[in-house]
Amino acid sequence: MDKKMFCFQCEQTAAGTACTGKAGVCGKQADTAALQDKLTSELIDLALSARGNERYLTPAVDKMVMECLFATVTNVNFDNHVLAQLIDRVEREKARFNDRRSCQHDGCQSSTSYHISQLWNSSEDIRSLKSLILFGLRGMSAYAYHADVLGYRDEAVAGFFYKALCAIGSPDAEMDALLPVVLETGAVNLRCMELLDRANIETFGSPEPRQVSLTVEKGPFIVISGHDLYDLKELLEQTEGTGINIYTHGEMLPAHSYPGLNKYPHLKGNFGTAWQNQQTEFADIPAPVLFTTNCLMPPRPSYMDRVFSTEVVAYPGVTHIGEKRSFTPVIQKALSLGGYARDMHFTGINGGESVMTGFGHHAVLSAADTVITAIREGLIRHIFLVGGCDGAKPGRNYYTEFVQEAPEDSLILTLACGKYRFNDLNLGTISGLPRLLDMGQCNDAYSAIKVAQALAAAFKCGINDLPLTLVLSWYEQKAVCILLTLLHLGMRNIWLGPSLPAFLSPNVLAFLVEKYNIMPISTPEKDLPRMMSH
Ligand code: SF4
Ligand code: SF3
Repeated sequence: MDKKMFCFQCEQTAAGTACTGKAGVCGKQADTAALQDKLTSELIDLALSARGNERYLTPAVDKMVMECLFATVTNVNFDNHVLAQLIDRVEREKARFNDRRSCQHDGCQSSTSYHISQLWNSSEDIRSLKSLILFGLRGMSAYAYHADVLGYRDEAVAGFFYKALCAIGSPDAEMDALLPVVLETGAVNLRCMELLDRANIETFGSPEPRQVSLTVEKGPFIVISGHDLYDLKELLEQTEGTGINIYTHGEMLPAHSYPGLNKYPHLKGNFGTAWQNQQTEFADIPAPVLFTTNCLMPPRPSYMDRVFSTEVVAYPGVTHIGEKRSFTPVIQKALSLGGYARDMHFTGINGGESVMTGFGHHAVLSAADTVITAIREGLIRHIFLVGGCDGAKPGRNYYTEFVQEAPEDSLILTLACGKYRFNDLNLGTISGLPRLLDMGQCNDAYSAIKVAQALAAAFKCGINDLPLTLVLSWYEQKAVCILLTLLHLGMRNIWLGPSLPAFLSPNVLAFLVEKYNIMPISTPEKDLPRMMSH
């Protein structure tokens, strides 16, 4: 197995260039990275084998492709055993596919054998564009997977995975052939986020604004992290009547706003802040933690026996809850640990005792008249979308300072886990609306897009003509697919931080700057006046 790795897919990549040693900054070991590379190579091989014979692809194969791509997203799967099993599944599928195909087309048995080193060793611009496609696909696979879990699928989304994997695997693809695929990844991801939005709303109801307590009540409890609302629903059902309370963590916070989940009285509140604080926040809680998706950090020995994973998440030594989602081991652990002996009044990073969530597109658009009137009357001078991932770098304080320094006549929309930097702040109200509106998880970028489109229609202008600035923080690959969606929609003047992706070559970056005016953040003092003058 390889002793060294090459990975540059996330924002915390070593020295801002690439993780190339025996382990990545995220804790992924070189042998795990090699297996993820092998898995990606096999998926590309499968897509190349399937080209022209897509009719033999089934929904089960599509789901496997999504699952495998999802397993390579940062902070999802660290388990070599599981990754080896996924590789076996893709190899078996490829063999079955080639058998079937050779029956129909004599002599055209595939002999493709792709190796990811072909990608890492290509010229820097080709590597950059193919990386944008690959990392965007990885992010989108997570959203497609969550929609699929709820029974929602879209053939155009599923089919695009193969098309894009073929583009990555194509040895002769030049920049002018790859650029349209980059933007198509954004277009298909918009469709995918719309699908997941519909899946969530039709299953759990439209999000409604809710105040969420940060107090953990006495007695046994379970903390559930990640993005998968279906896992939360199963956990809530299985813990009914047990005396166990449930607390969301990280990207699960917006779950409180869905009527179909909020109806459970033992869904009590939220525990902790964003993912990068988990090793300290979980160190001594008398309760188990269930991870349904990213971001899992390598659990410390002090709490390893209290961590559980499910679905695509896995870590060696962590108990995994299988497909049937029987959460009995988690429930037993909660009962044996017993929770706190008294109510514990935790606060957010800035000392707030509760946070608000649930301003999805239905909630915000129901107040559209108020917002439109306030903009017309000059009561709302500017709207900022300060959203995206959180992370460990000190430079991320920018986002806290930014919302604190934003003028009082500005409205701040937010989403994803970056909001934990400021979501417990009381920023007051404008025209009866809270100034800070949490739209939900990262995939709820779809809500932000819908709101922007509605405002543009109301003011009869383009999205870029609105008094709206996007201030995005990225960390992992879901942020990549969302960025590509914004580019596909022609959104300009996006401020990106805390650093620019290492996989953008100088030429690709120059193209993005010229065509979309993407800008790196600097300091709120310098950036805010420039944004307001736009
Ligand atoms: Fe490094 Fe990020 Fe890759 Fe982990 S996911 S190995 S931190 S680039
Ligand atoms: Fe956060 Fe990991 Fe990206 Fe859905 S939980 S946003 S980083």
